[in-house]
Amino acid sequence: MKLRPKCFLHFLCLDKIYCLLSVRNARALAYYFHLLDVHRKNALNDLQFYHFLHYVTDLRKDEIMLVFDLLDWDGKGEVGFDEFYMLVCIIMSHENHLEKQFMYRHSHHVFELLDIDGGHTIGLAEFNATRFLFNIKEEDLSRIFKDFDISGDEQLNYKEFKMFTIFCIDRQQRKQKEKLKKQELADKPATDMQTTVV
Ligand SMILES: [Ca+2]
Ligand SMILES: [Ca+2]
Repeated sequence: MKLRPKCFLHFLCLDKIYCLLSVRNARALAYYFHLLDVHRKNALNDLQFYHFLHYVTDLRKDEIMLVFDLLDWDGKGEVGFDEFYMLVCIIMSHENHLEKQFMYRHSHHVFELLDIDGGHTIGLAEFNATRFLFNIKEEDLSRIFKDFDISGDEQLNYKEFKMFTIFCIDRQQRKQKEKLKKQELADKPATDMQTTVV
């Protein structure tokens, strides 16, 4: 999922820890939502939703309609501002490579979103259909289930899913530390050289 250039969402700034918008940005987004809500229903129908997401992202039609169904969890045929706000934060997290951070911070909401059939567990097919939202590779799915499906029912319950998100964050932090270490090592000879010259 990629954000198209020059769209309004590029002007929003996502908090890197909580993966949420500031109050000022959320107000700007609410104003944008009301501009899209031409029928003044405080909600977007599937057509409005499709055109919005098609305009701002590179998602395919079937992916957009799946996202609509996921957000319209009560089947009313419309998506309100709360769901719209969550979607925008997911898109912004994606854009800032903070998808795993978003999953960790908002694990319960994400779990409910990915649980397509509402059975309180996420199956392999459900995760496969929705993995594009959080940039999870298809080849990683079987390993995720092997490592985190502790109960062995080929489903992730909330606790198992939460463990997966914690693992993702741990791995991300480890990678960042390694990157920092490498960077320090790469910088060191230059500093030493400067000391020698001085
Ligand atoms: Ca399910
Ligand atoms: Ca399980």
